[in-house]
Amino acid sequence: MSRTDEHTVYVGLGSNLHRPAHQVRQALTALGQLEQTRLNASSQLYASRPQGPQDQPDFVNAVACLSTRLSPEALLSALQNLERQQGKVKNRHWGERVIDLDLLLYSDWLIDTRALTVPHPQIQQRDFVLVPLLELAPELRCPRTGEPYQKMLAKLPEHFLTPS
Ligand code: ROI
Repeated sequence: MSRTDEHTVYVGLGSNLHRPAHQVRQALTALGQLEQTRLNASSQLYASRPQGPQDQPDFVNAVACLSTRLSPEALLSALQNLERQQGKVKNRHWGERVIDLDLLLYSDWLIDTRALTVPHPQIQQRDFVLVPLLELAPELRCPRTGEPYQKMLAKLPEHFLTPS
């Protein structure tokens, strides 16, 4: 498949600062306005307990499904621009953030470069990614291993998230 074809892409969104639900909705709107890109669907917003340091506010998480003709690298750079525009600043490792936009899946592509690993390597440890992802695509499988994401979610110990 050439890079000018349209690809189905999943993006994870997360925020726990400055009115997180507002930040996530603003980012969803911005994703739909990217060039050569359509927002096909977005999950509900979920409230989730922080993974990482517990002395930070709960997160709001969601997943968006896009169709795009942008290459993975161009999309990554567009996501990083949106993060900057919404005021993301680097802080402590696994700490609080205004907005995080993670490229989770790019069609069934496997990408391993310095800048980008797709599928996102932490999908399977994160209920706050798996639950909204499966809401949009219950049958989805990991393109690397073929394992259904539903199975990966079932292996996680406990789910610390609720629709918000
Ligand atoms: N924890 C939750 N619940 N949601 C996130 O989006 C999130 N993002 C992160 C860290 C700090 C690892 N923890 C998170 O980057």
